[in-house]
Amino acid sequence: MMQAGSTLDEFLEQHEACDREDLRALLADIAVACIDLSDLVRRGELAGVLGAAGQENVQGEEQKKLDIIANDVFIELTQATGRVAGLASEEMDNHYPIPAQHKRGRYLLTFDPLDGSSNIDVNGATGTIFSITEHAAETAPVDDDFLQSGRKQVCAGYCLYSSASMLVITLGDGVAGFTLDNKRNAFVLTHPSMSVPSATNEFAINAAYSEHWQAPVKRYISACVAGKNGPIGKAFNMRWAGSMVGDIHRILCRGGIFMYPLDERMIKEGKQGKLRLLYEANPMGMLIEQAGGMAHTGLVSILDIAPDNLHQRVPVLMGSKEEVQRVVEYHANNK
Ligand code: P6P
Repeated sequence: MMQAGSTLDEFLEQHEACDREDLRALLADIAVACIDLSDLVRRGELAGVLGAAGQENVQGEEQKKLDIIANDVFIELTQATGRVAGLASEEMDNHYPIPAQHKRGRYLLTFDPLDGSSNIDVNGATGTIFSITEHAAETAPVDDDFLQSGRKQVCAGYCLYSSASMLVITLGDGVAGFTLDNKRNAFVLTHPSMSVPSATNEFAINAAYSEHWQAPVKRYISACVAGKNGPIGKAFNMRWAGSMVGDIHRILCRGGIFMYPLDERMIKEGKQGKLRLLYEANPMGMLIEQAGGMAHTGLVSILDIAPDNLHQRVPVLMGSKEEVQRVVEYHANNK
């Protein structure tokens, strides 16, 4: 295992799962994009990047200026490198084809350029989430080529923009965390092997929607708040960052269960959840599983889902195995 203190480049050079120069180079490109975004987030109003963009994305969500800027940064830093065959993101209806003047590479990069952007104007945690899969064909990809199950990811990661900016990645053999050294303008390995404790007493859910929850979720949260005298027999704490990156990072550091379940409100709207499979649930699910946790919808493992569209939504339960397993059992008993 690499010692803390190595830079991301040194880590990738020596990481056997990263035996492809083009994958190492793509991760270096992603790191540069995250450093640029970290600087913009950190400067906030001074950089003139706060506030609404005055338009909606394909999800019908109000876009922040920084959502669009972040998406453009990723496109600009990756489209001409010859490492990617195509890009897809939360902010684009369809995939972004690599312009004809640039050589295509073998990787498909799917990303949420600025997760938790509703936090940006109040200086809360935000992040970038990314997922890398392969495009086997020589021909240019189409949208359907991005529809690969989470098990096909060759790399997944996020960059958290918070007190420190941290890049956390997995290449399929563990999870490594890098802290941005602003003096060196480089990510430095600080968390060589992140793991999720199997037990926890901390849950993350937006409790404002409790009236809409289905029976298994209502049963679980009631059991948590019942504390020592409840069916789980221990007192619980609650956290909700409003940014999946912020919540999942906390869980990778100290355990917990993150929940964005399907609820009756979504069912009425014909939705399968809030969070998106390809650029939120899959990359975070790979990180959580690689760190020894569990990533589930309540009915199936997230990484086993065969995607049916770029912006497919899924229910999300992920984190400490014991608690996720408990919620899965409540779903199996459907009560
Ligand atoms: P709510 C951010 O918009 C996001 O996609 C996730 O990062 C976050 O966990 C969730 O939605 C927050 O949703 O309904 O609490 O605002």
